[in-house]
Formats: sequence, structure tokens, C-alpha cells
Amino acid sequence: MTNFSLTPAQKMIQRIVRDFAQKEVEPLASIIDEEERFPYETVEKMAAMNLLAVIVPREYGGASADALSYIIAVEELSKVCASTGGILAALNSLFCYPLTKYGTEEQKHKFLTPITKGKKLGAFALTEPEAGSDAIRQDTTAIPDGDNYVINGTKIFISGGDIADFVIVFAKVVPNRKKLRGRITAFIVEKGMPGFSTGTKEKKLGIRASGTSELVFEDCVVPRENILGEVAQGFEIAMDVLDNGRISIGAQALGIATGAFEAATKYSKERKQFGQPICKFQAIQWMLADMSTQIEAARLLVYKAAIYKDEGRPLSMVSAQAKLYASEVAMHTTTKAIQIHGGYGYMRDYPLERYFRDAKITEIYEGTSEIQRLVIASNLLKG
Ligand code: COS
Repeated sequence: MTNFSLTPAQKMIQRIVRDFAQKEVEPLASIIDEEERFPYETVEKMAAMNLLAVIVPREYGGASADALSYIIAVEELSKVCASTGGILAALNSLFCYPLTKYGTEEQKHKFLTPITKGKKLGAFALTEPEAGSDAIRQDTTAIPDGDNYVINGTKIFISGGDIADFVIVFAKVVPNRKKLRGRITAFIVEKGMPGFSTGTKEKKLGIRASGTSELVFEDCVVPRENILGEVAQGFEIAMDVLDNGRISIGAQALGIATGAFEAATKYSKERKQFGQPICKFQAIQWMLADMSTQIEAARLLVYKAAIYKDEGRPLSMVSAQAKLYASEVAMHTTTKAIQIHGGYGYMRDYPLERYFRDAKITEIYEGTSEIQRLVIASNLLKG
């Protein structure tokens, strides 16, 4: 990619996912958005194609894809349906990645293999009512009790929380350690464990086919063997997951922007006003020119971050830059794409209003744009 071209394997995954997205995902996109329902049928097909847990190593049943191939898959799905792209992103970046990196052999076989087959789904639970951007301020507690920990607390806004079988839950271990960071531990909680339940499912502006819900832990007993990584390693794991995950949100934003741009370009050639297609007017041409330039810049940043990941280089700054820029491009592009469609763009018969609603979350989850700027500035100024 340093010569601006994909490898044959990356091109192949791009072709396969693009074809799948057009044939299987696009026809469902407005339906699942309207019905606010999880696309189990699509997830099943992705599992059959070994596209679901695409980054999981082969030995646990995954596709062992490199980061750039995975990012291209999220982009291609999000071009037609940001909910589906987001489901792939959350599953891989927020669940499979930390399990692959920090899990024991036993945990990987137990929790990753069924995910690759689409038999189970996973989620990541960090956010709490008082711990959003200030993620370190966890109120959920985990009290040691013999071979178990007893977890109490509430997590909110958990992507896939309503359908997940396994959830990575962050909690502060009591008795407290002095440093906030040193208190947080990650646990793998399984559906059906006593004291674990799903709370309110949120009604959202966008990505409505990807469920978001509250998770409640009331004296939830989790065996010690379900600790992910080490006791007190939780915040480090959370930050590492987010540094990685932000690339996939950048890819989701990139896909949304590209989908809206392609729709607007097509429409501008077909729609006639004042006796000619509206693409003949400079006002429209300039919008298209700006959109295309910004999308290309976003793609370079997102792909660069994925290449950094593949090369094992530091990610914090590049992933924050990729997500920040791509999400702002997604908002700008979807706004202008509606403008080009005029009144039709505002109507639900066209997908533009969905793209516009879906774009907004990319400026918020896995760290708001303000947090990305903080991360970028702290990297710029350190040392
Ligand atoms: N990787 C590893 N460690 C990191 C890190 C990273 N990317 N960022 C911060 N840390 C470490 C710091 O080194 C520091 O360690 P020490 O206590 O040993 O010094 C500790 O974490 C606290 O860092 P800092 O003092 O910078 O904390 P702040 O609270 O000021 O800022 C931010 C931390 C804002 C970067 C972090 O809270 C964050 O990313 N928040 C957004 C969370 C988020 O994305 N939420 C969305 C919900 S998940 S969908």
C-alpha cells in the first residue's frame, strides 16, 4: 500500500465484500433500519464466508486477515449499511481483538471459536453513566470472593449488548488501589451467569439495526478464570482496544461518506432542472469535487493507520487522526449529499437521510472528536 495499491489478497477481500454488500446487505439496509432489528441472517452468511471474525487467527477458526483487509471489509459494508459495518467493527475490534491479544489459550478456544462460526456474539462494556469520556472513573465494582469475583454496577450504551453471549466488562477491583488506573480489571461475563441481565435497549438516531443497551450486574458471580489479562490491567487493555478500534470507526465513517458521495454523483447526472442535468452546474460540481477530495484524504489516513497496525507501529495518534478526520468528512459529505438530492434527500424513500443519521455516531463512539483531539495533542506534545 505504500505505493498506493492493495495486495492481490486485499483486492480479493475488497471484491468479495463489495459483491456481498451489494447483493445481500444493501437490499436489507432500509428495512432493518426501519424495524430496528439485528440482521441475524446477514451475520449467519458472513460467518459461513468466514468474514465475521475476520481478524481472528486461523487456529481459533478465524480468517487471520491483516488489519487493512479488515478495515476494507468494514468500509465496503458501511458503504451500503453502516449498521452492518458497525456490527463487524464492534465484534472484531472490541471483542475479538482483546481476546486474541490478552486471552489465555483456554479463553480463546472457549470464547473466540464459537464467534467465528456465528454461533455466539460478543460485546465490550466500558461506558457507565458517570464514565464516558472520563473512562477511568469506573463505578462498577468487583469484589474477590474465593475463586470468584462478585460484580455490581451498570454499563450503558453497549453496542450489541442486547444480543451478546459474552461481554468484556471493566470493573474496579475492591479493595481499592491508590491509583485509579491500578484498580480496573477486565472480566469476560457470559450470558446466563447469575446476576447478569440486559437493561433498556436504546432508541437511537442512527445505526438502528445495531442494538445498543444497558447491562446490569447485581451480585454477578464471575469465576477468577474469566479475568482477561491481569488483575489491574483493565485500563491498559481498554485504551489499547480503543486505539485499535478507532481505525474501524474511521473505516465505517469512510464507507458512509463514500456511499453518500456515490449516490449524490449518480443522482446529479440523472436529475434535470433548468433543462439540463444538475451536474452541469458549477455549484454541484464544486460540492462533488470537495467531497471526493476529502474522502480520498480520509481514506489515506484510515489506511495508513491500518498499515501502522499491521507493521506493529504506535497507533494512538494515527488512529485518533483517522477517526477524527473520517468522521467529520462523513458528516460533511452526508449533509452535502442530501443537499444535492434536494427534497428527495430528506425523504425516507432515498437512503440519504439514513446515511446522514448513521454518520453522526462516528463523531461520538469510541471517543468523541474532542477526545480524539486530546489524544492527538497529547501525542504531539509529549516528550
Ligand atoms: N494506551 C495506554 N495507556 C494509556 C493510553 C493509551 N492510549 N492513554 C492513556 N493511558 C494511560 C496513561 O499513560 C496514564 O497512565 P498512568 O496512570 O500510569 O500515568 C493513564 O492511562 C491515565 O491517562 P491520562 O492521565 O492521560 O488520563 P486522562 O483521563 O487525562 O485521559 C483519555 C485519558 C482521555 C485518553 C481516555 O480516558 C480516553 O480515551 N477516553 C475516552 C474513552 C472513550 O473512548 N470512551 C468511549 C466509550 S468506549 S465505546
